[in-house]
Amino acid sequence: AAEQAWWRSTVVYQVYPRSFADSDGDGVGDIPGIISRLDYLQDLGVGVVWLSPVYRSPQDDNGYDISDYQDVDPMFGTLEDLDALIAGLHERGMRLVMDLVVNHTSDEHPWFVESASSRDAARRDWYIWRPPRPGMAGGEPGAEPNNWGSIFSGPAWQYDERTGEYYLHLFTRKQPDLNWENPEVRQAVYAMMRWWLDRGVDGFRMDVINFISKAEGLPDGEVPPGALYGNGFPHFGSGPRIHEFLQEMNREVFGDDPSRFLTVGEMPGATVEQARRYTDAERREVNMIFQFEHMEVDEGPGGKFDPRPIALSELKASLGRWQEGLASVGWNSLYWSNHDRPRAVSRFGDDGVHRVASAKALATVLHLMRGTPYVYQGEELGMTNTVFRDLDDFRDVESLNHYREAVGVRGQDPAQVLEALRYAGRDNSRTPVQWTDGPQAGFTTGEPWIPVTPNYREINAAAQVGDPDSVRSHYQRLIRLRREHAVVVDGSLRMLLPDDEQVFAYERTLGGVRMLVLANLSSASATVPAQALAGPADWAQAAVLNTNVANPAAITDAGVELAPWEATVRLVD
Ligand code: TEU
Repeated sequence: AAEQAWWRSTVVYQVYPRSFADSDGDGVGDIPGIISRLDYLQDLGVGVVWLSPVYRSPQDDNGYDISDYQDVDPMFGTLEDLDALIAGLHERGMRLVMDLVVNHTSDEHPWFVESASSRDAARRDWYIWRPPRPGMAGGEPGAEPNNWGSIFSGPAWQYDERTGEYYLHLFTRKQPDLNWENPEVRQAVYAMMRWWLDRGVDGFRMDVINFISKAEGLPDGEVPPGALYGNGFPHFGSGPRIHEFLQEMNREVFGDDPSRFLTVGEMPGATVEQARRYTDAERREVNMIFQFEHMEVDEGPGGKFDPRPIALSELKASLGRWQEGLASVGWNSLYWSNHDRPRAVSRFGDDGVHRVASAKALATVLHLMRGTPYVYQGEELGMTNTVFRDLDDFRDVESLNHYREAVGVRGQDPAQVLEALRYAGRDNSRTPVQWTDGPQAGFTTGEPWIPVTPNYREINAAAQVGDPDSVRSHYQRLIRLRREHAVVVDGSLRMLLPDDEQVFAYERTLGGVRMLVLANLSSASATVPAQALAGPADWAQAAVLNTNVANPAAITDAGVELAPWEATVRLVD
């Protein structure tokens, strides 16, 4: 059952295939490239690979626009390559989780091609088609069926001349939303999922799965001050039938024991109260969700491209709330980064002189909380954000669309918009994994689809494997700690020093075993007073992990002095 499920005690590694390893010199990573690095992943200690989409796709959104769910895009390899990847992982005692993108398909998927062919098409109702606003001509500005904005700029509706109606696309216009109200759509998705399970995959990461149920009538959203479009989120985020759909999917796909598989629902905007319902094992919906609250601590009123400084107390309060909310019901996922976010060390750490220490400190506080940790490729090397000289250096459709709208339509200052893209743009985490200090960081023998980050000579895997002081070795130790100490998996968690703006600290407890995690998440030294750590435990000896191996912090009756970005972990039993 869920209490003993394997996915509670493992660590997941996310592979973004186009940037992981290129085996054939075309500049795009591929499945044989991943296979060539399986020993590297096994040695790191991770138990699962989550593979971002490798399905057939026009690549408008780097594979999150799928035109065939049951084939591999030739750019990444073949189905046989994927079978070999599954076998290679299983031989090493590891598992594979596929990305499941079923809120939308590509507009080049045969389902959509047929749906768009005429108003009477057999699959017309598989997508969300609506006539123009009454009294208005299709295509005229403002004639969209409602006022929702697309998450990737512009309106959420695209007019189709041929049939005189609009279709809904919450993301790009090449990503039309499927109509989950139609039971045939749902059955087609479930059949596809069963096909993948039969092929041997061990679970799914479900892309924006809390967006699939839209409110009846698709009502207009409120227009925030200064915004161009209405906010549709209240009408599609955790919509009226979401729990019903997820439970149906469970019955139809996962059968008697859904805890055999890893299921993680990506759920932007989900609250901790909603997460309790989604992840309560009794309800059989998903095992865990990716929540976004801690990803929004640096967003201003204008969203991710309107950044503001991060307050550590706010970050801790958010993570603490989720730890508490899912303590007895449900389960957390733990992550600092993924392919949609800047590099963790550049965003939450200090990617200058304290890069190594801050990457280790961040990893420490994340991995020892309660939940399943996710490592995004290159994070284990302390890879940083990249350098963008000008707009030409960006590849991502979200960034390019945002620039066009912010500068072209809203008249914002181009230099300022570029600065925001440099800070928050998704391409920061999509540059090639830095394997060596050789040409193209050992990623490809050709020209990479996006330039390698210039610091690869210093930051690369070859330099870190086997070096006990490297960021990678620290990740290895953290992953091992989880395997060795049940308190990491099952212990309860109590946050300490909630208001401290430098120190992230908590205590884990399981029976008589207590673990103290103390980290200075700042570039100045920090003092922790003794009374903050008071309790029955004697933390002075008992160190199980230190980031300052040569000169670890001493816990005395006077308290602790932590060097910039120093972390220490103590265990008492
Ligand atoms: O992202 C979901 C999502 O809501 C994104 O808008 C996310 O908030 C954004 O990228 C942050 O800037 C998922 C995928 O992870 C992403 O790569 C896809 O582009 C998106 O869905 C559409 O499939």
